[in-house]
Amino acid sequence: MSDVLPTPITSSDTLRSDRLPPHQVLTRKWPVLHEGAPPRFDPATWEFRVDGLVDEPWQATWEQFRALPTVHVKADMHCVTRWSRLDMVWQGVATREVIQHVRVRPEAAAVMVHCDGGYTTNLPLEAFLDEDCLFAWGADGEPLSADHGGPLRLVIPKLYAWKSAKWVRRIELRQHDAPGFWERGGYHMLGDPWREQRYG
Ligand SMILES: Nc1nc2c(c(=O)[nH]1)N[C@H]1C(S)=C(S)[C@@H](COP(=O)(O)O)O[C@H]1N2
Ligand SMILES: [Mo]
Repeated sequence: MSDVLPTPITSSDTLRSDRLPPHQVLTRKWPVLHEGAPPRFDPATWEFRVDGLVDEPWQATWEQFRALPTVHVKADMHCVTRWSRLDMVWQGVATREVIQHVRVRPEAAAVMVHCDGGYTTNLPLEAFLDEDCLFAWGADGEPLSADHGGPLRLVIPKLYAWKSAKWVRRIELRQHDAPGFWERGGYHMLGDPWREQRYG
């Protein structure tokens, strides 16, 4: 594990004078929301993968992933079911750090996120690589519980939280943005809470 201090990052939405996107309601508790049950985590067999439109796929064991440089990200969280939780502090590895381990093909424009348990979600590559996006293993100073996506979840603060996939295992780079689990069910392909992009 790295002994340098994590880089602090502030998600720009936390600097808005009005922090609540349209028709959202503030919550102080942290709700647990997902389909199915949290998968079992075995650090000996867990593997993370970046593949698709890259010159060579990149794989990491849990130990290798945890040795990457870390960031702290202060960000708000907005669920499409209308709750918002402010001032969360996530800890983990920036998506920009992870992507440095592959050579991305120029035609790659979108990402499909694959999770343990079969959940998927999609987003444009540019949104995935925003400066406040990370793979988090900690939140608010605690290790991320399995309920909240531990051992590792994606966090995309500027989009509705269904894009912040829990138990993430694989990032697939693609030329075209194709719908993931909720997006196939009618949710928006991007999901910007400030433009209230709930449904497609
Ligand atoms: N793998 C997986 N990730 C998921 C989901 C899910 O069903 N499966 N639900 C999403 C939704 S809709 C929300 S609001 C957030 C909730 O995260 P939390 O339970 O930590 O609050 O997780 C997102 N990530
Ligand atoms: Mo959600």
